[in-house]
Amino acid sequence: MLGFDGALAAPRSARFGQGSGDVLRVICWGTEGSLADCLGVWPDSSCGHHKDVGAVCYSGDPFQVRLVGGSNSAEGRVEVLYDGSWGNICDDSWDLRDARVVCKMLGFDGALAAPGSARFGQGSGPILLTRLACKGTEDNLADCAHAGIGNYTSCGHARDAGVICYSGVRLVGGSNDAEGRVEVMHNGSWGTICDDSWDLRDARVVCRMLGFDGALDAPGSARFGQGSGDILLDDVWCSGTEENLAECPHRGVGVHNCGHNEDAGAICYLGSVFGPYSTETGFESIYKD
Ligand SMILES: [Ca+2]
Ligand SMILES: [Ca+2]
Ligand SMILES: [Ca+2]
Ligand SMILES: [Ca+2]
Repeated sequence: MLGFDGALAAPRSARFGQGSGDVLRVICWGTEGSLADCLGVWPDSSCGHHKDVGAVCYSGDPFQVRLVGGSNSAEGRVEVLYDGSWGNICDDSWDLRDARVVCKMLGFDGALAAPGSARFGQGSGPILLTRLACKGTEDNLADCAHAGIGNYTSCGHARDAGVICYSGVRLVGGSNDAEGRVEVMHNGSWGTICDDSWDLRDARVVCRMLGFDGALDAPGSARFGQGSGDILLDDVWCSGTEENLAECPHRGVGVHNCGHNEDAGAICYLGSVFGPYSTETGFESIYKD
């Protein structure tokens, strides 16, 4: 709103000096373009100027993240660099959408899991963030709603948040990053999947590997264009509960009777189809299923 990329903290108690005029009480989701779009903005005479709310603004990417304590580079306890020191995240409200933002910041394709309870050991720095409420599409954790930067000693390092990231599957050719032709990595090259037996259960596994909550559609016939690599999988037969496409039965890697005009796609969604992030398409899927 002020030309910065977001707010890092909302300090109270007039940290930036007392203003004059009406004191406003504001309730926002944090994604609004303007204060006028917030749920509620009204004058509050019970709140003196000593409680004026401020905002610490940033430009660019304020948070660096790293993963510590995992058995490989794609997993670990999430550590966040802020103000010169590495801190941790409390697992309160920590979920796949938050993990997905961390994984994408680190160059992975998505998140497989968002373990809490210090699965990857306890950190020793400040507990900087809690109640992360990412939508999953943000480029940086600082763009997500959260409780404000602090040292949440009441949470404790026993609740340090972690992630398990994934690379090796991607969506190509869609109009946004939640849809596209499904491509998988094999021996260092990207290849495609044939649409024979391709359905919502298979697409769901792909979507969940990428950190989405599920699949709205499993289009075939190269809806998102034809790929050019090898056709790696054919007759994919997922039950829909697998964590990884590699666990689903298929003909064998590279074994197929297909052309690229049969390339399989996926359309994924984030959030419950009944919840506050629902889209029109999301509601349609209730009737489709
Ligand atoms: Ca969350
Ligand atoms: Ca076919
Ligand atoms: Ca086939
Ligand atoms: Ca199938």
